[in-house]
Amino acid sequence: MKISTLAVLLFTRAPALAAAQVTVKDPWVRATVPEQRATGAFMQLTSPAGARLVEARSPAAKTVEIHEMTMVDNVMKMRAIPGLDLPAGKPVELKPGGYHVMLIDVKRQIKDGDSVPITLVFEGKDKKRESVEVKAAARPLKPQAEAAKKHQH
Ligand SMILES: [Cu+2]
Repeated sequence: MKISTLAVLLFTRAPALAAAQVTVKDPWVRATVPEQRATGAFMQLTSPAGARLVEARSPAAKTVEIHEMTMVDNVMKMRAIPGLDLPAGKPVELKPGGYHVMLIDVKRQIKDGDSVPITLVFEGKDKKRESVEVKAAARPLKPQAEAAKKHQH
């Protein structure tokens, strides 16, 4: 009887400990060209229990916001959102043309191959916050830009 009670306690405790634990897959940031002030970071987020991305920070940028892209009068526009809901067990993609973490007033050029630290703050269903630090790998702006650059040499 004692053993089964303990087993139940352990079993019920485990999900509470893992409440806001979010898996961050393949974080990357779009490399910038000189003088470019802002860029986007992308990744896949999965929360087993459900959580909300409420804040992002990075030493590489003065301001970091959570953005979404929406169609306004047939034009894609982006705007800051207060948070991004992660439904339980369902991967949420942050990708070009969709949700992204916006790095505003980047302190220096982010070059292809750079590693940019980003701290993501998640809020669990229990309102407890958890910070996850990821290193986003910088990738080139777009293949065309790379091709154009090579053409100059
Ligand atoms: Cu944006």
